Amino acid sequence: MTTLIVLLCVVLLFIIVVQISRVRELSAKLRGEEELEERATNSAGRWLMIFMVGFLVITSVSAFYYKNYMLGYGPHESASVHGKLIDQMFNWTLITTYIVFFATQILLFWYSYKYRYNKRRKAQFISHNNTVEIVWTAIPAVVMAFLVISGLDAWNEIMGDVGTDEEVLEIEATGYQFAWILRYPGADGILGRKNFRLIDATNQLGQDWTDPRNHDDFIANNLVLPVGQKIRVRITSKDVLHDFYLPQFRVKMDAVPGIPTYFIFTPEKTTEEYRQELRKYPEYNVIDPDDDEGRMRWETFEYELACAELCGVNHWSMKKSMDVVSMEEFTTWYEKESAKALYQTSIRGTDADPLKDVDDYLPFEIDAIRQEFNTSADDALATAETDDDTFVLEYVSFATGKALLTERSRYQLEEAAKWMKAHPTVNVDLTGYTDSTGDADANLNLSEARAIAVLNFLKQNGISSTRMNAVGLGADNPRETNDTEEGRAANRRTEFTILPGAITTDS
Ligand SMILES: [Cu+2]
Repeated sequence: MTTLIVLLCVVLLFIIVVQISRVRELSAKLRGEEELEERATNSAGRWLMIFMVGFLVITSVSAFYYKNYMLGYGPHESASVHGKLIDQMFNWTLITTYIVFFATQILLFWYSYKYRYNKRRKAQFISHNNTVEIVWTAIPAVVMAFLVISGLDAWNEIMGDVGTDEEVLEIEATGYQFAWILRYPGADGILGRKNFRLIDATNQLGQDWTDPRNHDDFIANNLVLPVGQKIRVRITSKDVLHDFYLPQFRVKMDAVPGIPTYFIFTPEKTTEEYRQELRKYPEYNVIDPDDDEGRMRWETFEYELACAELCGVNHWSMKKSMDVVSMEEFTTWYEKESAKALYQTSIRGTDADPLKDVDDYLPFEIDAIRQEFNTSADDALATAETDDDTFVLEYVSFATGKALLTERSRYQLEEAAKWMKAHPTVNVDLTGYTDSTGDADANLNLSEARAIAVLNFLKQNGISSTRMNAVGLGADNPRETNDTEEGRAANRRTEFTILPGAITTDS
């Protein structure tokens, strides 16, 4: 029914248009065609001029009105050092194109008006004009040269790699469908080697665990960066094209499978500083509809890491929040995250660990052993008046049934010698224990021989034997039950005791 009515209306409209044009034809015959055409072009010319003014005013006013929604203006000023250079280039391009746009629109409409049909005017024939041609070739050439050269200059400055002597924090962003894996280099500051053949369920990046630089690398959930620090992001992809995009920092680089790219930038404003800047703008002083606590939009603002390459159905979910913090806050965060190093928490000692059977500690373990000794010894010294002055040398071990120190015992004992040199008035007891298996006398002898072996090691490392006393207590004072293998292993031990007598002279 409605379709019929619509159809009827269309037909009627068509008839009306045809009838009107017939009336006009008739009146044209009456008044003369030429006069009619001249009147029509006069009115069209005037309308074109009115349209031009309205159009230019509206485009200029709306560009100004919406400037706060454009990168580089108002709340969207750059938060990185090089970002200002990019914004500047955009501004130069914008100014140039705006001038050209304005001039061409005015000429277009003005000529349409000026040379509208007039029966008293005849077209003039001009074959060409050298001056005009030189001018309209030279001006764009100069302007384009300026834009291109300053663009190249900016490109070279932004895309140049870091010098070898520059202090830079290098991290790695790997895109996949659909997330980013952010790898930090850990305490050594160097990202470990990777090999795509090693990628599996426990090793999503294919880190080569035989490279010790991988042992402290950790993967972070969010992008956290220190303000004022030069950052080099290695950018790569595991499947399709992604794009590492930090809009507030003017950082944007494709993540290409198989071709590592990078971007270097220095964040200049912390998240908190950026929020304070946004606070000045009315559009950020409205309640954030997504916030349960009813905070303002400037308060809930977070920098973001996005994927800027349409990479599949869940492309949107690649968004991650990003935090720029002070160097102190960053160091605290970094130390906490370093404890989650993938190799140390999930790989070491498992079947996935190619170094499982190497009979020695790894550098990060040696560091931990040394650190642990110092903490234990310092604690024991501080509480030496009470009875907390004894601790077990957990990393000292012996050949089975013998008083022969294992190779790997040396790390903790070297540290013990170092500590004793630093505390020259401290005297110690070295007490050996065994488990309860076997003959008691033999155990007593073995435990004493082992304590002496430790004493001798320290002596060889420059500690006077007068400061040390080796005692063997056999299977006495068990720490654990002697009924299990683990318990027995815990009971075979050497204890380090700081003697209270010496403390009074130590200052
Ligand atoms: Cu993506």
